[in-house]
Amino acid sequence: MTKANTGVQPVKGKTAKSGPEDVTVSVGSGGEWHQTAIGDQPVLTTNQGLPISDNQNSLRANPNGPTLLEDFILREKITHFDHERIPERIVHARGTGAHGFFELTQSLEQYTTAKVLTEVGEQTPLFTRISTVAGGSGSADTPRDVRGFAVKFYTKEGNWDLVGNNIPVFFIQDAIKFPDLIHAVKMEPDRGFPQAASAHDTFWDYISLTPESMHMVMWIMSDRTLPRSVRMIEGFGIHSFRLVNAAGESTFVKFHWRPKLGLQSTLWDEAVKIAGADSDFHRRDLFDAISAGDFPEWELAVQLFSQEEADAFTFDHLDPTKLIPEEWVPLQVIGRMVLNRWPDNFFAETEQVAFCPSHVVPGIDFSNDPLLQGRLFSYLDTQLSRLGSANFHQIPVNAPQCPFANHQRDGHMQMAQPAGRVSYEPNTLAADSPREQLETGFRSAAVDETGAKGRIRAESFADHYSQARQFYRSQNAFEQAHLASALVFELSKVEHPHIREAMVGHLRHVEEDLAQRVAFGLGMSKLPQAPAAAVAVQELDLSPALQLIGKMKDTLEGRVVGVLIADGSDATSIDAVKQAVTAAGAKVKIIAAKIGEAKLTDGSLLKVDGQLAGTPSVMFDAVAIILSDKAAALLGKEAAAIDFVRDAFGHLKAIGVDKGGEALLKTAAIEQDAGVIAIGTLDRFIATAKTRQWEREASVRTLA
Ligand code: HDD
Repeated sequence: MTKANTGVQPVKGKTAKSGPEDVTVSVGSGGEWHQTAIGDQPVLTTNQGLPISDNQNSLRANPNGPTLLEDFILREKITHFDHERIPERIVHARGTGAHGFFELTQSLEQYTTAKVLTEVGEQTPLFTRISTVAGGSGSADTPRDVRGFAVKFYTKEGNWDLVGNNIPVFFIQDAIKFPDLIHAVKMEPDRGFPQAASAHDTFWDYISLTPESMHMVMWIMSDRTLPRSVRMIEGFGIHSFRLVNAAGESTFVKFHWRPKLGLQSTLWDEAVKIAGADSDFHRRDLFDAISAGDFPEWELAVQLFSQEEADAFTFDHLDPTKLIPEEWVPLQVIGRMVLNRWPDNFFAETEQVAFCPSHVVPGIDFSNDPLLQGRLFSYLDTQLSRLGSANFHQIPVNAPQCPFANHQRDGHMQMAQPAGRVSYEPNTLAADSPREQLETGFRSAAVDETGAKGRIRAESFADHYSQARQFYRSQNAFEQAHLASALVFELSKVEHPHIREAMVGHLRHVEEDLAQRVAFGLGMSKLPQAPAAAVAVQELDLSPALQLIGKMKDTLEGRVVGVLIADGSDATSIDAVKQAVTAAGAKVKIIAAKIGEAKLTDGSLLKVDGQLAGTPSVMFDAVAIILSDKAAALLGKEAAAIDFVRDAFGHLKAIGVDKGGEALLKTAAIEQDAGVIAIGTLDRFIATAKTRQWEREASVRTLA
């Protein structure tokens, strides 16, 4: 039943009394249909509540005649259908979301009056939506892309929307550039492709002319943009915000979400193959986890700093292309978010949820970050066209869960029916009508502003390369190789040589070695000239916290292990693997050439979860192969089985094998290494399955 107070509710009680048996209803010469027993189900009606007797046949002049315009039931149904789609989000169109709560574990009372950040133990309900950026709403979940990380807290003092990404910096420094950036990355307008991809000329053309994006480019070319699961990504509020305390004093704050499961990414080749195998991979993964009661959880941490501390940074914290290294201002964990309820209806909730960075609560305020300032306008504006009405806040997923009242009235799709003659304030006529609240109401931090008005970029925003260099140099050797290879791949798709050269020129400021690797990968005979840098590149200390591999956890929690079996597989081994994997917190999926059941050595029948050709090893974090000699020989002739093991090996996964499994690896010409483990030594398999086999990479692919 809908929770909206719209009066739209299923009609209870009026049930067709058809009895338990199927009832065959004659429908003239058009055939017949079966009305099944409907027991206590509500009667199907039109939107006006009219009971419908036949939902299968339109009204016709005679059995073979034309359909009549008179058929208002047909017209209402088709008209509503014709209007089902609303404009998709201009960015972040593809996403998935869930309900949950935020629980505060450490009070920030010294810094803010916001109850959501001061009442320890309080659980604030919330809705979180995680998205890709560039693709349309029907695009795949796993392209190389930034992930949006938007959280709507339904606090006691109104809704607070923290609308961030899984990367702590952004491409541009000023909101006025956003439409150009997005036009450049989206499908090229004359040809309508590529979908959900940055590997094309217009994106890199724009980036090559926008040196401030170089830091973000390092992040997007890292494996951060290839997450294994949305449950395994970080989230960042990016901008500096202000916390304002009871005395009116403000402190700068940056927000960080850190996943309990640790970070985990896929490899590029793996992400590409997942897109083909299951384009809903992330959406399904979140759905499966929540449905199984494995509720994903994140810590909320803050970096707090004063104006004086900010003045001492060697960059401007109001520049969204910069981050504050965790080594400079440590993170303080203040609470946790748990996502524990899947929406009832994807459209009503995940699609219609409307986030606005301007939705803050008393005690939280904005900084002068020019990107944030522009965002404060854009989101409210976009909801008006996307959801079609200034009353979008009345949609249940958007409505505050605290009392709210004002004198705003009317508009499209108004659901409220305010009574009385007063719709203004101040007034003398309605003593119980809503009034301003000086003490507890929202007040902006009283910040001194001086200086000349103008279209100016602050000089303190001029350093575009130092943090890009710090990021690249802080990565370990595997991560650097992946990043360089990602740049080679992306730029290899760019048709115009001058764009490729301009990009490699920028990379020379980041790190000469990176520029050389990319130039070599792109077949350049010499390094292009680096463009002039506005200010000298600083040599910042390395920041290990910027690594992705460093933030991965050696764990199987929340992961999935695929076990390839066949008729004749050893029942004891399969059972032992299942138990050990489950005990380690992961799920087991049984894969076989045929769906249904497989007959094991002890004569028992084991349910098969996935058919081999449709369930490749890219769906799993580790695999085990348990086969009889006969089955191994048969599967050795199956391309899907060979791909299964080759991909598992190529994607650096642990592979547990019995004798048959070993034989299949041999047929696939895989030279075993330390990541291939005899299934008899189960503890070793489990320990190895908790990580990727990074050392293997050099033996399976050439990286830039
Ligand atoms: Fe944005 C959506 C995150 C800059 C304009 N943005 C949107 C969403 C996320 C972000 C997560 C999806 C929300 C949802 O799930 O519904 N955007 C960011 C971050 C930015 C950023 C982290 C930089 C730090 N965005 C940005 C700028 C502008 C916009 C500079 C415009 C000037 N963003 C929008 C938008 C969207 C949006 C067009 C599209 C759909 C929506 O708002 O609701 O208004």
